[in-house]
Amino acid sequence: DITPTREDKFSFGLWTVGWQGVDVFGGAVRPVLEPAEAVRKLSDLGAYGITFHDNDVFPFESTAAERDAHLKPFRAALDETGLAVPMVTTNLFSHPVFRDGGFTNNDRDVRRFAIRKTADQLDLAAELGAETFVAWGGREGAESGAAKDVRAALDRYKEAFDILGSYAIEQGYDVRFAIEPKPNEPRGDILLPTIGHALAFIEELEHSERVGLNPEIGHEEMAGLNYAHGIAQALWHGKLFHADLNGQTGPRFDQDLRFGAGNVRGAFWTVDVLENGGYEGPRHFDFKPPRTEDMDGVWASAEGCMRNYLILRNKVRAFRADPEVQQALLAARLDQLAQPTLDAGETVATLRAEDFDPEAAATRGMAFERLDQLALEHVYGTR
Ligand code: GLT
Ligand code: MN
Ligand code: MN
Ligand code: MN
Repeated sequence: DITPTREDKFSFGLWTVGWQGVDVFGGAVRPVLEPAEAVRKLSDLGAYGITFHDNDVFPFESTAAERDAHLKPFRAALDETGLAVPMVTTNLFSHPVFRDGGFTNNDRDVRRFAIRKTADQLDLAAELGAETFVAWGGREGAESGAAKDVRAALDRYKEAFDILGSYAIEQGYDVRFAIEPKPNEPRGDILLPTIGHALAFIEELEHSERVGLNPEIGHEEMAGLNYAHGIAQALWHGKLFHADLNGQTGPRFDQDLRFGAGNVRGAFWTVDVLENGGYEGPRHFDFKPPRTEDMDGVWASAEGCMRNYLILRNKVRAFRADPEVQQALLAARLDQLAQPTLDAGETVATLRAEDFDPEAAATRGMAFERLDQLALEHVYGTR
């Protein structure tokens, strides 16, 4: 069945279905979507959660009273529908004050403001029971060389996460931070451009156990990288805290297509890793319904994300359960890859004493093509 239910744990950013289509070449093509309406509509479609930036719900620099007034109908819709808020984040990129970023802005005053703005949103995250706090540093970066001292900027980036981590601990919040890498756009070069850069950075943090990743399909593919491999490595490090699912067609501008559009084969392996690799977080869609669409098209696009996920989940299950695939996996020696290279007690000396014939081993093919063809036949729907 490909009708989404709450058990499927699908969530959407409010800024996705709420995107009015403003891009660098043109203005809004769609009306403002009230947050409460987004909650009701997503709930009707079968989603379990909604996520948002502070300023998706209340305006920049709102007073406490203004903030509460904007949150009121949103909270009411959450209560009415039972939709969860599994993740929230801070907008540190839209207002002109963030022209050079937030946590790594050269201007110290702006950095201090960015930390304070994020702490305010952490309070709201705790209030709403969000377990993940995403940090997408889209404006943290540069277009030119001397303008950014990368090592100093990374010191400041670390400082911000250390301060916010300590703040969360002091307040007794059990929220975890998830850094979202992106190689470029809006900045020419963004800091922490890929999963790998971010993983290495996290290890330098004071509260590194509280900090993981929110990798986005399109962002890794913009860098020509394999998303399924990237999230598999993040899982291996225990760092896949959240995941932004969408579609992208190779290295070009950030397309944010609905999940399952763009690189279909990549989407299949992504679902395989998410379903079979121990990931338990939300299946979060971060897409932009194309500017061609009216609101009906927006909801069709949102529904498409979930349906495509379920279609691919069925295909992944069928692939893994297929006896011919299981044979092919053995022929490709996946069972051997799962086995330690040395047995207990063996040493390099054991290997030296071994009678191995490289010429004979070199004649053995790996049988990967047959295995991959079976996968493609599942994807294409002929098995
Ligand atoms: C923005 C960005 C996304 C991030 C969001 C979280 S905002 O739309 O393009 O990839 O996930 O800040
Ligand atoms: Mn994107
Ligand atoms: Mn985006
Ligand atoms: Mn994203």
